[in-house]
Amino acid sequence: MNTMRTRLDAIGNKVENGDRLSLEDGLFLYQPEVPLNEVGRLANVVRERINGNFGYYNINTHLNATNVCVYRCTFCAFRSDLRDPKGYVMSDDQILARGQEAVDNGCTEMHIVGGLHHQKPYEWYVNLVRILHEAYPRLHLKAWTAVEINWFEFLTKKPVQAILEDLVEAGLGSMPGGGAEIFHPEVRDKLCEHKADANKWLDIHRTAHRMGVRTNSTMLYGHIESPYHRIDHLIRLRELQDETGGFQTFVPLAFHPDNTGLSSIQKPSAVMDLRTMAISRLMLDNIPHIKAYWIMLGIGTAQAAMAFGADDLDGTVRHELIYHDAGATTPECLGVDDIRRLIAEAGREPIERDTLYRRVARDPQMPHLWEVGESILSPSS
Ligand code: V47
Repeated sequence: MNTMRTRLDAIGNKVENGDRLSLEDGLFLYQPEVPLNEVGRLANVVRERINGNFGYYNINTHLNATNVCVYRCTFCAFRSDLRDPKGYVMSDDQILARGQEAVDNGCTEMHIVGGLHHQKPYEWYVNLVRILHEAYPRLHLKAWTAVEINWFEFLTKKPVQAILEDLVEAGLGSMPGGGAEIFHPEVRDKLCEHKADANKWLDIHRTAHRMGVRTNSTMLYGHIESPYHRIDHLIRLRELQDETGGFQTFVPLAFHPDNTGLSSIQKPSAVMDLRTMAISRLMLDNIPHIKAYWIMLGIGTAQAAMAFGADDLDGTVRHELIYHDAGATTPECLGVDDIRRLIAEAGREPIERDTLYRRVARDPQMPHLWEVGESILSPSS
């Protein structure tokens, strides 16, 4: 007990002094004997140092234009085979209708990811961004993960930078953080053997950051990985962030087992969710924001996460499929009043942000009209 107290106090001193935590510190904090409230208290110190008392959210929607995918990731319930009746591909008109719906609902962001369709050419993916951007130029398109960019490399044989240049020219605003899963090959090879490996994923984000394209980062936890694999993952992200400063946020993604190839695994408990949130905040001392993605955590745990290192609930979210196909029981969408209430009840000041973490101001009489205000204070902005 005393040894544990001494170790925890030493980590507490590091946190108070702004010193970096080591791999061993991270592993120590994952031990169930280390009280969750102590880990949360330390994470809160970092959270408040970086983001004060603000609790961010945005008004956004999701677009998954196809679920047909060449890959067979064991954790995925969303994907479909080419000839499976479950498979779909949206038409340009359906995609544009989603853009119109987003704008009518005051969305500032569309989060666009999907399957890697066996028969769709590179131009289909670029064109999707282009038609949406031309029709709705103020809607920020956070589109295509590093895994999709890697697929475009395969399709075109072009370098990553040239692909990102095409996409930015078409209207891409930033990249989501999906596809990171767990970087360590002991786990990655079992989850998604043929997909972009850790170095590829990181290198694509490195290229994006060098071009001034901001990106997000994620970690899929609660399946076959150990605490070591999680801390290793966080350290790899931290190292890239030291180099580029281009990550805006980190999103720990709790595994949902239903309808997946790993359906015998129990989904992570709320305690594991909160511990992972807090340890992520502590390890990733250089990434400005930590997102409690309410869709996958559940509303209650996401709200509690605001005291365990998280500063952002993500968005109102419409049309989310990836988690709901895997058994998420959260609603399909939250109203702005609901999300603001959740943040306020957690004792934080609700702030609407855009994708690039700038404050959004709205006309209360006409809430679909909005302006971007000043940048929200963060270490790398
Ligand atoms: O890469 C897939 C994960 C990710 C399951 O950038 C699953 O702001 C749990 O990346 N159980 C896509 N997770 C979602 C994503 C994301 C979400 C919200 C915000 C942002 C952002 C990014 O979802 C995939 C994979 O890691 N995933 N299936 C599942 N059954």
